[in-house]
Order: sequence, then structure tokens, then C-alpha cells
Amino acid sequence: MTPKPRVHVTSSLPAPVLAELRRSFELAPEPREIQGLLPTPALRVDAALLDESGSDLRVVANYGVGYDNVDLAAARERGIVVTNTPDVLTRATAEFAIAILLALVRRVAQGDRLLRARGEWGWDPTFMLGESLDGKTLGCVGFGRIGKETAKLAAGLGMRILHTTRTPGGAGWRPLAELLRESDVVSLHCPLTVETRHLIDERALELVRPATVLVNTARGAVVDERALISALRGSRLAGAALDVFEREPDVAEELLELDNVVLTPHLGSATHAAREGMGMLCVSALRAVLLEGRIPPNAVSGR
Ligand code: 8YV
Repeated sequence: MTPKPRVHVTSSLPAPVLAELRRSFELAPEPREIQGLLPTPALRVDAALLDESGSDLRVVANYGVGYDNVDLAAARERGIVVTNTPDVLTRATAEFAIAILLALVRRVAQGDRLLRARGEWGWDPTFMLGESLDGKTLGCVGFGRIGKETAKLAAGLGMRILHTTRTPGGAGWRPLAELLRESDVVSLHCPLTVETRHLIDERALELVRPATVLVNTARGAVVDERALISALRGSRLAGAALDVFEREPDVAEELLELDNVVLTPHLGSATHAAREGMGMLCVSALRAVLLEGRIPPNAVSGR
């Protein structure tokens, strides 16, 4: 019997995913002499790690739809296929963008903090008022699967939708500057690339109206966090709902001190179904490359 290919996994996995993985592969405790690597986007997969993994490494099945953590050029040079996990997390992440947006504009998190701090309160017509999303404008920065799904949910709440993408097109498309000026809510749904790093910087934040709020379920570094903190402190932006941060798992102290922000620990895709679906896609990708000799449809590099 030919030995099972060796795969190194860098995180815990949902039980059914682990069981599937074990059916076809031997789990290697270290990223050495392996044929497959299953990292999460929290791990930087660079040339050094690829080399350390050995010359038999043929596939990196990234446990996430975003793959900014993987040095694609280095993988390509070594003939390594890189895959991601699209579709299965689209709904979960879109729901989460809406969840933290509502938590911000209806002051859910702030109210929860008040009660837990045993703060004084009493029902009053002017107590802790927020904003409804009905009739407001959502500006999606990036309009791929997750951006579109978020827009669909937001439309159900009565929002008008604008979007910006690299290539102009479609109803509601605006150049970034116009979208920032017109939106009540700016929600980030673009991948982190050289072009989108610090896309939302001091200049961008000067374009938004003071009542605007920012939602980020994409990647922390799409926003210049220093510029964001100073815009929030200076009331140039009404608030922010952030699921991702520039230096995860660290969260800037200044953000923790602000009341007009909702902060969550990168939970966008964190439903049982989505995380299981993501894991199963990784297992299928590993099987495709290592057992069936084919490039899976979710390959982002190596085709
Ligand atoms: C993951 C994500 O939960 O898929 C992505 O790109 O950001 C999230 O769905 C996270 O990357 C950890 O795996």
C-alpha cells in the first residue's frame, strides 16, 4: 500500500473535517517533509516556510477566502498550488457585517457594556438613541461575493446600495472618493493587496461625512488604523464596527477606549456550517492535488 501523503495543519479543525483529513492523509506534527500544508490566514506562508516544508510540498490549502498571508510568487516559483475557501463563508460573513453594523448604530454593544459595568440607567425618551438603517446609503468597497451578499441583506433593511470596484460597472458604481462622500455606511469587502493596503487612509477619511460609520470585515490593513483612530477621536467619523485589525491578535489600546466602536475578534466566517464547509474545501483541494493529480477549481495560483 502506498503511504498516505503527509499534511501539516497549523490550527485546530472542526471534528468532521479532521476525520475526513485523516481518511486520506497522515498528519505531520511539523511543517517538514510534507506534501500538503493547511494553514489559516493567521500564518504567514512565505518562501522560508515553503522551503522548510521540503521540496515535496505541492499544495497549500489556505483555510480562508483571503490569501494575503501567502506569498503567491514564492509558491508559483516552486510549482506549489495555492487554494482558498470561497462561497461557503459568503453568507456567514455578510450576516456578520450587518450584525456588527446594527450593534454599532443601535448601540447594542454599548448598552451591553453599560449593564455589565452596573451603570445607572432608566428608560427615558432621549436615552441611548441610535440610527435606523432604513433609507440610508451603504457603500461597499469591493463588490465580490461577500460585498454583494452584504448589499442584498442591507437592501432588505431598506438601504440604498453603492459600490466601488477596480473596474467600473453596474448600477450604483462610484469611484471610491464619490462613494465615501455619498455613503452613510462604508463597508469594506475587498481583498488585502498591494493596491488596497491603507486604501482607507487619512485622505479617504476626510471625504466621509461626520455621521458616516465604517464597517470592516475584510482585512485590518485595508484601513490605516492610526488615521482611523484620529478620525474617530476627532468626530470626523461617527463610529466603526471592526472585526479585523492591523496587527491581529493585538487590538490598538486607543480603539478599546473608544465608545463609538464595536470590536469583535475576527468572527466573520465563524458559524459551524461555514467553518466546516471551509475545512471540507481544504480537504478536497488537498485530495485533488495530492491524490487525483488535478488542480481544483478553488486554486488561486498554480493553474
Ligand atoms: C477566517 C477570513 O475565519 O476567510 C477569510 O479570509 O478572514 C475568515 O473567514 C480567518 O481567516 C481564519 O481562518
